Amino acid sequence: MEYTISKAICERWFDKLQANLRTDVIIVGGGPSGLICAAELAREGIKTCLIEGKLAPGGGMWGGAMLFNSIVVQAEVLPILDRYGIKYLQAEQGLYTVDAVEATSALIYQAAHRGAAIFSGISMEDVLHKDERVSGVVINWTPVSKLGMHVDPLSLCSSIVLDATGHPSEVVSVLTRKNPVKLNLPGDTMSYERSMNAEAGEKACVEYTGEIYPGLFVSGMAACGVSGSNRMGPIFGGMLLSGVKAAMMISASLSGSLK
Ligand code: 48H
Repeated sequence: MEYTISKAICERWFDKLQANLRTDVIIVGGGPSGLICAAELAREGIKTCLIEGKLAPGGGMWGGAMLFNSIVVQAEVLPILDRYGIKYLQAEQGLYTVDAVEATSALIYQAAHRGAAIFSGISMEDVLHKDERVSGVVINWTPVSKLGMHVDPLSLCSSIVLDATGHPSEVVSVLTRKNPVKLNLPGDTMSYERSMNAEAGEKACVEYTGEIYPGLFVSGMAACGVSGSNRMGPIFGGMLLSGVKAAMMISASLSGSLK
């Protein structure tokens, strides 16, 4: 029996990896914006692969604020919560509270159930950059990089890459550190995240969601950071709206490139 268990797991996992060596979209980061983007794209039948460096996807949403695991959202996000079967309670001033565990697990479940391939414990360490376009990511096991082991990586190819890595905006950081590129951002370059201002941060994270370099989109906290916008604290409506907007833009871009 032990042999069969091991064989079944190895076969399934390698089938999944091989099927995702070339995809339509690679999402780096399984926080709220990356997960909802994956769920929306997968629902449309777009071949989507999500790479999460940690063991469990969910990013910064599990912990709410200071480990008080409730999050806050604005009224405009309620239709999204309804679509994902996530309950909410009214607070004040058009704000609502949501159980962080229910919300995070619902997003993970929908992304996986709708067919996005989720790989955890694997980190993006570089991008594929050819003919002035990002065309995939370079990956390695997170423990390999954490232990500083000198092990060469593998590459995954895709038409589009989404940087959904949150505060560190790791995909944009590595692209700009290694290549002399001009980004579609104020000042043509990557900026840095500004201090807390909930209203401004929520607005900017949706506004700056989009394609900032051929083949490379940003969402969520990464969109805030690279555009020099404010952080917003434990309000997550902007993250969800940003992920949904990223999915719509990516889908439009893919259908445009098929014409
Ligand atoms: C693979 C990686 C890599 C890598 C990172 O931080 P996240 O939750 O991202 P968002 O943008 O969807 O949500 C941001 C939100 O959680 C938040 O932090 C808010 C609202 N902060 C406000 C404030 O004021 O502080 O998730 C990013 C995910 C994480 O799970 C990382 O482990 C993962 O990306 N990740 N995965 N390869 N190189 N880098």
